[in-house]
Amino acid sequence: MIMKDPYGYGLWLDCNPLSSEVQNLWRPICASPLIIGRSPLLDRAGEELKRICSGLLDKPLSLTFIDGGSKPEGSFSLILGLQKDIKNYFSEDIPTWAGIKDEGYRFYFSKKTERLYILADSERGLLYGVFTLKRLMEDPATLPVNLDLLESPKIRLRMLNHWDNLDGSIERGYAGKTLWKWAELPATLDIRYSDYARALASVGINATVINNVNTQPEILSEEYLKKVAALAKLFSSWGISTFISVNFGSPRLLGGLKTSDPLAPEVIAWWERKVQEIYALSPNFGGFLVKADSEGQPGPFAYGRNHADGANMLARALAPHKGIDVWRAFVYGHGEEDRAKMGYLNFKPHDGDFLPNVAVQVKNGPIDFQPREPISPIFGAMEETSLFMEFQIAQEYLGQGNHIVYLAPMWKEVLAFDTEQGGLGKPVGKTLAEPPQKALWEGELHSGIAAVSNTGDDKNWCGSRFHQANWYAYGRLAWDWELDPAVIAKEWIRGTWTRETALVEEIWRFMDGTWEACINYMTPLGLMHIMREHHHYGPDPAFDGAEREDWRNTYYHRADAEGLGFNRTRTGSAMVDLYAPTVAERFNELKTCPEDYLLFFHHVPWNYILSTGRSLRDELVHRYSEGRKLIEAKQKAWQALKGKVDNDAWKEIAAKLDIQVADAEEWETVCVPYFLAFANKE
Ligand code: GCW
Repeated sequence: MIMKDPYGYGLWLDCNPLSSEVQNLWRPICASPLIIGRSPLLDRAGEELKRICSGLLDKPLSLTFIDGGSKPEGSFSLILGLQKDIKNYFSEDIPTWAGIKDEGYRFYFSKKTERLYILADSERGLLYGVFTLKRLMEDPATLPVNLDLLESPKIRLRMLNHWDNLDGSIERGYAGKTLWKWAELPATLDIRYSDYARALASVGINATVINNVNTQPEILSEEYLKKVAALAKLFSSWGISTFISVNFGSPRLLGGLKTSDPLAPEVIAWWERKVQEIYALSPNFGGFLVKADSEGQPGPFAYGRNHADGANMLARALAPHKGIDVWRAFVYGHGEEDRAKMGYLNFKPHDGDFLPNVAVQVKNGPIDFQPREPISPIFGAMEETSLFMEFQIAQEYLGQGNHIVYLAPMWKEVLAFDTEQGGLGKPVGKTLAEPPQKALWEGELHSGIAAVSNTGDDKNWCGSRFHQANWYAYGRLAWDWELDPAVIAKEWIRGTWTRETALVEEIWRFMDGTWEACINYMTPLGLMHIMREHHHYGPDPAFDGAEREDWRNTYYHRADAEGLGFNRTRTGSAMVDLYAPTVAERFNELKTCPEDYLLFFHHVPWNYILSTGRSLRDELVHRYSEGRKLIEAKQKAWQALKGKVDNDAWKEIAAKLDIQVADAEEWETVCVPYFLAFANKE
């Protein structure tokens, strides 16, 4: 059966009917659901349960709700509720009561009564359980009668960051304008807000930052705070807390004060009042995200203060309301130092200085969201600070809305990378999930992960149906960083394209390797930042016209007659020594440095022989051509899918692949002769 979704609006959440065999398996279980408890969130969970079961089973379904106090009458096949409520009525049916952590859930099928229970200790857990039910129903490997499944998120705050401006544009947005209709808010709530929040909840994302980190102070005006409150209220009914990005200069720029010095009493008082105003309007407000002293954004430096002074001042204002202050580490300043060292040099000296409700949000990559970078050394260095990861779903440097690149393998590589902090066995994912033991409140520890969204008001949300896969995959990895990108992709395919096993595999084979292809046709072997200036689309390795050295592409690749790459070893910028000693040693030696990062850490002679037996010169030529060939092969693989999936959806992706193949050719045609001109001078 060909699954239909006009325009791709329904994301992975459309509920096209399952095959009749699978329907037969689930029908008795979904026949009469009971929801124990009433609240805005439980009502959502109920509505979703109804939508999912009615759609997948192609049969209208009615639900019974009871509030936690009353006794259920009648017989029920599926029971959804908090453990504390369910225990009262069905204790004999469930032999072991699990300690379900935080927002986790448990599925338990009682063979005795043939009932399926979805249990949790929090309402969010129940909502996530409902979306998990959809995934389970769509997976042919699920046998409902064997279900006893306990899952909980490894990371507490799983955030989306929007770079949406108040004028409706989106910085690095490739899917239209912002979803937020600021002019209509707070009076009118667009139907799409709820669909957006449902999509977030369906993958376990529980927080959103709705405006750009390059931010206008007006977001803190009374007028805008009311608009924010309207969104925050709706989002909280989906278990999502709302954050805003704030301009550190707001006391001066908006409040009319003479200063924004974080230690000035009037500034402290201004922020305290602002925060009170926000919480009076939005009781479930999450907190702030701040880009300070970075790329022209105001910050504490102007007043001779440091990042900890700035972050802690906001954190103190937020703490009485249990708000979180997320402070970005994307800074690089004008110094003489290697740009890749700047985040570390700015933040490591303040390890231990940040208050418990501050998190330092570190970008993926010491440079800037490149197709592949080694991890930021901050992850293996800060011991006393809660660190959040910042990924970018929007493909600023990876072909934007045009290139089909499945990003989960990149994120997985980064999350699984062992920082070797304090010896072996400290992957980045663990660093995020197990922050320093500073209790936040109610015994909660502070852990988080964020990603810059690729959404916009295009009908298909993300620029194409395939770009949706990265939104989905981010949410799933944020929930559990140990998940396999292939497993995630197949879940997404079954929610979006098809449930026929052979076809699921064929679509997965098409997606698999798109990231490696992109690295090879753009920036192989650890090259980076050679995209065109400002918009970052397409190749321009020769660009050296920017006023600042670290804005020139030649700064990053350092091609000359001897070789190629940035020497960050001990004979160069010594950036290697910001990693744990064992990692530093490996990166420092040409022989042991992973070839994926080779030109990031070393200036390599053109005739240096790589593990493939080819010289650097030849390997570079080979990689560009391999990247192009791989994407051409993907285009053929997509051709083979014609007629097997919905034709409109097929055409949408085919058109993107035409652009991608032409772009890969351009990368090869521009970069190969450019670099060879240096190599041939030898
Ligand atoms: O990658 C750069 C982008 C800027 C962005 C900045 C940041 C929001 O080109 O558009 O600004 O990073 O992350 O702050």
